[in-house]
Amino acid sequence: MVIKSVNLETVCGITSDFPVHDLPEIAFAGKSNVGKSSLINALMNRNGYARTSSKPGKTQTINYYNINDAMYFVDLPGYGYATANVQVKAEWGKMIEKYLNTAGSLKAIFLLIDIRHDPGENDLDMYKWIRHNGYEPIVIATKLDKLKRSEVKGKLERIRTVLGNKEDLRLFPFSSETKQGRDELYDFLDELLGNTPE
Ligand SMILES: Nc1nc2c(ncn2[C@@H]2O[C@H](COP(=O)(O)OP(=O)(O)OP(=O)(O)O)[C@@H](O)[C@H]2O)c(=O)[nH]1
Ligand SMILES: [Mg+2]
Repeated sequence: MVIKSVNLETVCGITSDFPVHDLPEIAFAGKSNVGKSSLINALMNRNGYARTSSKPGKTQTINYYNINDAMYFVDLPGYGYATANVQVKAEWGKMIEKYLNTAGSLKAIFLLIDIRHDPGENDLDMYKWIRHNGYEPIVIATKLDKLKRSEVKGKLERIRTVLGNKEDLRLFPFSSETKQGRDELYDFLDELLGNTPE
């Protein structure tokens, strides 16, 4: 996959209708601060185009990035943002739920999990919720650069185990810092969209 153009085309808040179009969507879900916007930047090859922050709760809207006029990356607000108040949490939950229920051309959901930690209760809920909606989550284990190489295999196995040991689970280790794992994700996206590899 070669990135030729990127454009933040639509930003949806709680009351917005989602855009109607014919292109496939790839959604990025996961806990606040896990690295969704950073992964999108790494894939788009644009530093800082999707806003990132070391403070959780940066992305509070659903942001649609048009990629090559061929697909959308959809950056979802993160869950599990500890300091958000109850109402804000409920609204984000509703927004994500509405998105999963209504996104017409949703092709895949990337569920991001920090490679250093076991998936938490929120991650498991999200994992199950995605499956409940008829999708097989593609799990991205983020912040790969934070581990010693000798630790990687064991941590990936932990994530598999906690998610229920599904044999066909797609699990990709990734680092936005070093871009490790990016080529594998480009290949996966090509496979998903039925592109012939470039
Ligand atoms: N070392 C390292 N840091 C990362 C990586 N990915 C993200 N970060 C850092 O983690 C923090 C959060 O990243 P974001 O991409 O903003 O996370 P997010 O999931 O979009 O968070 P919300 O928008 O709050 O839901 C930032 O300080 C990033 O620089 C990574 O692969 N390696
Ligand atoms: Mg974000």
